[in-house]
Amino acid sequence: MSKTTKTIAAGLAATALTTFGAAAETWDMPMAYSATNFHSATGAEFAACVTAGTGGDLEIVTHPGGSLFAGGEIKRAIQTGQVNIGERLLSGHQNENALFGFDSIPFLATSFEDSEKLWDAAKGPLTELLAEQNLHLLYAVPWPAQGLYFNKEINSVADMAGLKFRSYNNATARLAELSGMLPVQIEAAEISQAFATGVAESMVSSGSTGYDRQVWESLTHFYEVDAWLPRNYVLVNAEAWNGLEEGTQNVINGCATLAEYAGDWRSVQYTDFTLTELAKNGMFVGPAGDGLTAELKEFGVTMTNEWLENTGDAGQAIVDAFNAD
Ligand code: PCA
Repeated sequence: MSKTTKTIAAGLAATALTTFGAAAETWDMPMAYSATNFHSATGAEFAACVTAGTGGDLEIVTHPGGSLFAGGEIKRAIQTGQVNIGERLLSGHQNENALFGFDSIPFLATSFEDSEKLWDAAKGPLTELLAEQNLHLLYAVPWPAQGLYFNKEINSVADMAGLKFRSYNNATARLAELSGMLPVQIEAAEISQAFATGVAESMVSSGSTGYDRQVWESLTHFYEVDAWLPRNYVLVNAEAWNGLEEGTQNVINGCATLAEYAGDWRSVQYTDFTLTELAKNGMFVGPAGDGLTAELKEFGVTMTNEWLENTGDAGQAIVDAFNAD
C-alpha cells in the first residue's frame, strides 16, 4: 500500500467507527441443554435478534449442550467475566443462597399459570440478589412441570427404596433422600449415558428432558406428578451490561422480551408433544397413583417448611405475595 492509500484507508476506517459506533464485539453464550431443546432454540433466536438488531455491532454466539461450560460452571463463568452472557438453571445454586430454589418447591406452583404468578412474586428479590453477585437478569423461561421417571412400575414411596436417583439441584437431591433413594448429581447432557450404564435408574424432570435425551432407551415409566416448574435464566455480567451503550441495551431488552414470550409459549407446546413422544417410544406415561401422590405431597409440606426456614422473611414474603395474588 502506498502512503496515500494507507492514509485514505485509515480515514475510512475511522469514519466507519464514528458512523457505526463501537467496533463489533462477540459474546459467547454458554447453554447447558441440547441444541434441539426449546430453551436452546429460544436462546439461538435471542442471539440472532441481538446480532441483527445491533447491525452486527454485538454478535451473540450460543454454545448449547454444555460445550463451552457445563451447566454447573456457567453462573461463575458469567460472574467472573470469563463470558459475558449465558443461561443457567439457578435452582442449581441453592446451596449458595436458598432463595435460588424458590422455583423448585414441590407442589407450591404446579401449572404454567401458577409458575408465572410465583415468578412475579420472586422476580424483584431475585434480581436484587443477582445484582449483588455482579449479574444482570435478562429473561427467564420455565421448564414443563416435573414428573418422575423410573425403570419399573412404582406405586408407593416404599417401591423407590434404594434406587439410584439422578438429581439436578438440592431440591431433587432432598426429594431422593426423603424417598429413601440415593441421589447422584448429573448434568442433563450426561444422563443418557448414566441411565444406559446404570449409574442412575430414576429422576425427576420434565417430558422435555426425557425426550431430548431419549430416556426410553433405558427407562420405562413417567409419572406426571406436576411437582414444580423450575426456570432457566439468561444472565449477563453486570459490568459488561453497564458498559454497553443505551441503544444496545434497548435492543437486548427488546430481544429478551420476545425470547421470554416465545420461550413460555414453546414450553407449553412442548409439554404435550414430548409426553406423546415418550409414550410413542414405548414408555408408560400417566398420573401417579393416589397413594404415591399423597406420600409425595407430604414431602412437599416438609420441603416447603425447610425452604421457609432457610430463607426466613425473604422466602416468606415471596410465598405470601404468591398466595395473595
Ligand atoms: N430438565 C432439566 C431441569 C428441569 C427439566 O425439566 C434437567 O433435567 O436437567
